[in-house]
Amino acid sequence: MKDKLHELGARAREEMAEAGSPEALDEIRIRFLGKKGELTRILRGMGGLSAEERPHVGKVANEIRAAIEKELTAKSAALKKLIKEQMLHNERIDVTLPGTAVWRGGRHPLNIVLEEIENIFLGLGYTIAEGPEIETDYYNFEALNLPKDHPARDMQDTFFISNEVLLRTQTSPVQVRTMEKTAPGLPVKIIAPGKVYRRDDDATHSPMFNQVEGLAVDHRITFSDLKGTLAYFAREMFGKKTKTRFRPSYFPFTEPSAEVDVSCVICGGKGCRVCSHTGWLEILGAGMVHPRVLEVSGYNSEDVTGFAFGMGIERITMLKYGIDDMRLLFENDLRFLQQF
Ligand code: 2NM
Repeated sequence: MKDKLHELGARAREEMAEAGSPEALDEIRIRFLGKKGELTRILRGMGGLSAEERPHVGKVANEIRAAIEKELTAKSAALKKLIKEQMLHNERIDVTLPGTAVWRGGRHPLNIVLEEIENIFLGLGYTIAEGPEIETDYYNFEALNLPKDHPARDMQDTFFISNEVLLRTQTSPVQVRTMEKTAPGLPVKIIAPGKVYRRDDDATHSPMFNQVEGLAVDHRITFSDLKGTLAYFAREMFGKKTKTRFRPSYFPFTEPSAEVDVSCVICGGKGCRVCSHTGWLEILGAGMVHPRVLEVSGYNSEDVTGFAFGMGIERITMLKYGIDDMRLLFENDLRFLQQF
């Protein structure tokens, strides 16, 4: 029986020496020392021993059990230490390596230009007004003195949602709403930036585009105020040497009305392909607010006047950056957008 016990101890030692993981050691512990393990099975035969032999065999059995347990504990600690060292080695990171670059977005050219325009007018004491893109026929047309038979009211040119509801074709309804809220208070000095919608789609027209309209209403506002304001705007926007030219025009909501040109930003006025060899580029529409528009908005046109103007952000952006196709501004092609 002692021989069996020593043999068991020797086998356990051999197996422990070869064990490569804490799990393997656990398995050895159960197989040799567990309740149904080999040691227990040998000790069950102790009943057949003499009273003299029994304590000796018991002592040997306890010594072997203790030796195996001691070795298991030592081996387990050594294994865990080794595994931890391997982990520390394998998962080591070099904190001096360059990191993975984070993709940073850029600003859209339309927003760059819009913000420039806003800053110029904020500097002149204007505030920024906003309003709904889905408008009523009243604010988009009726209040702006657009007669019932005006071509802009045609289904061909406007996105109608119903008879009375449509996508605004300009941001002027915002001007009317602001005047309504302010009247008879004065002054009104606002710019209204935002998206507008027209049934148009080619290299220079998009069914959705961005506009900024401006409005100044007060006692004794004159056409010279309009000229001075827009000439200043053009110099700030396109450079100190920029000249402005006003040509007579027609808008239902202004009288008199003008189209405003700036000296060509590309050739400086000498004439080039961009300005069709005229030296001038059209960038704005403007005029003195029609008395009927002032009246429906709540002002007495006998003692209040105003000027208004409107420009397309896409067109100004295209001129400023030399972009020849408006669709580039809406395609979200990173090769294009990363150039700004
Ligand atoms: C333009 C051209 C001329 C304009 C007029 C008004 C309002 F509401 F005061 F009547 N807002 N904007 C206006 C005038 C817009 O865009 C080319």
